[in-house]
Amino acid sequence: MPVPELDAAEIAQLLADHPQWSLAREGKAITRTFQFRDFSEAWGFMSRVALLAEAQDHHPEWFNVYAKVEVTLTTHDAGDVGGLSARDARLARSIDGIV
Ligand code: H2B
Repeated sequence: MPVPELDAAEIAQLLADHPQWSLAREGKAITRTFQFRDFSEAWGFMSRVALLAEAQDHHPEWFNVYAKVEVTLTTHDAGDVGGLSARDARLARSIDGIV
């Protein structure tokens, strides 16, 4: 199912609302790196995000090394080759709400 891509103004608003996130993949994704104290905290965070992702049917791409978690959000079903959508804005808001 195609999902509408955010336009330039909506992307600017997304970044203004979530200053710890930055654009990646030529504007088709946003990314944020989280640093925790240890693996247990990082995994706890990932567990909580996993539950949010399932509830929202929107899933992060992420990379974890010990206490660090890099999260990238993009919508595969947006535009022709994927891009940012309201689903990414919603999940970023939810993730920011749990840290
Ligand atoms: N997650 C992300 N990040 N992008 C998607 O386009 C997407 C998803 N689509 N999770 C969902 C699941 C999907 O394919 C189902 C069928 O709705």
